[in-house]
Amino acid sequence: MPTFRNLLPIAFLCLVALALGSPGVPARAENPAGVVIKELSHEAPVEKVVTKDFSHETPIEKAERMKWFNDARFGMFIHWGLYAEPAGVWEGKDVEGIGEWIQDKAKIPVSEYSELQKSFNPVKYDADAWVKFAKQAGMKYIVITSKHHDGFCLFDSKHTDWDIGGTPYKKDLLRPLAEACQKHGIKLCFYHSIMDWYHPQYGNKEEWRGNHATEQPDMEIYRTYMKAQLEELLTNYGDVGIVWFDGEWESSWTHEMGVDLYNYCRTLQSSTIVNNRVDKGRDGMVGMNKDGEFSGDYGTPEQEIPHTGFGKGVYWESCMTMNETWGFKKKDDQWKSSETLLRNLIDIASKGGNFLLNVGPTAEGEFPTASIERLQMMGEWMEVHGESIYGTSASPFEKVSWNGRCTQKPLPGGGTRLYLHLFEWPEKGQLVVQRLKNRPLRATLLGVEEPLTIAGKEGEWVVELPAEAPNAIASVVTLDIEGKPEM
Ligand code: JFZ
Repeated sequence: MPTFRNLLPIAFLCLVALALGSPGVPARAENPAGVVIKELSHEAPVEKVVTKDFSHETPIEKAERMKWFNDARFGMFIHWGLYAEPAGVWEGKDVEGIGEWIQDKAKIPVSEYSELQKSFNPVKYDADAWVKFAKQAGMKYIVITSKHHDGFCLFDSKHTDWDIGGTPYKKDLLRPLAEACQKHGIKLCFYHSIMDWYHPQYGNKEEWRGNHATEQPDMEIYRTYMKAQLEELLTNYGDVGIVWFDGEWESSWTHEMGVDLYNYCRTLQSSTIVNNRVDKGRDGMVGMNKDGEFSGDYGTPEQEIPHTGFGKGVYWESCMTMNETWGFKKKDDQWKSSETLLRNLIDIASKGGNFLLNVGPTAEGEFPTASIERLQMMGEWMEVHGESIYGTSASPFEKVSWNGRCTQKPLPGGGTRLYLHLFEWPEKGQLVVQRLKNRPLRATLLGVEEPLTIAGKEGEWVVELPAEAPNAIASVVTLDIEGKPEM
């Protein structure tokens, strides 16, 4: 017969266990909308990761870690999620603004938005085909939304049911993408939103969302949840090239949290690159950091290209849409021309940055035809002219004396190859290169083998061109010079 006396130690142990919480077992919370969410307590398993300090990296160490990124110059952004289902239309009405913000723009409560999960079934999704589109376009990396602001996860997370596992499709969408990237030599990267419109403990509250279980959200619980998911992303999909944070601007996210999250990601994968939206340094759409000490490895201009580069050791990437939305919108037909997109890439490379160009797949899992056409056209150009983009650095000219741009690359043996991008074919077939002191040794047109005749004098070299431009959007003259360019 158990007596009160011999049950006492057991009762005591139970009390201790209760007080400590039960590590590893997610609690369940029901928010007022009736949406069931697993919540991680402060004592979640993620706490076992002892975050190291990565703030003492030297510029040389950083340059080594950034090398693949800096050489790549061109990547694909993919915004994909439940918002591809309404695709810009809610209850028969067109909703203004970018497609992935529909929940916010149309003030859709979480209880209604979450219905989309029941019908999300991208049966046409072919990860291998997606990666091939990127590769054939000449892109070297893919940044896909593991989670956007709506909180929905494209991977099958242990820590929430608000993910692909809870859709009719069920299967993790990131795993086949990781495999295809591995197979085709493309770096896989994750966009992960800090702002979360779904999690009941995310710090900034909007009453109309109806997702908060309590009056006072607990950002510490939310951070534990986010870190547990990042542990999944940085453990289960091989090497992750970049963790691309976003939604850092709200008041509940602080500089200290940003520093901690940066260090946390690099603790899990020390060579990974983390963008500057992890911290509070970003200066609006310009995307570069304000003065001060902030975490993050590179700047993220959005929908714009800086007027000039930023010099050695400052890394950046302009992200841009092909039409006007990131997430698929069926009625957005404001497509930029292939010419504009290619010249953007060249412009960005001439300033020493990267171009992250977006595709918003449909809810069925397909790239829009207009996107595919643009990717193919860019790929055709890159096939012939890629060496003028990959591994190059910014133009040595403050201003070029032709309508176009310039990039450069060191030649083995000490010289430099200048790549002169011509947006317009010079009159009389003569390209005049002003301000350059170094005597050119050799000039060619990419894709055309014969050397071109060089005349002129120091500060005003003249390259004799054939009558017709080999490429209507941008022809590239290579100009090999001795030593480093001097102006
Ligand atoms: C953000 C996201 O909100 C958007 O959905 C998309 O993912 C894009 C790449 O990044 O867009 C922003 C971010 C910040 C501002 C505006 C749009 N801002 O600071 O004004």
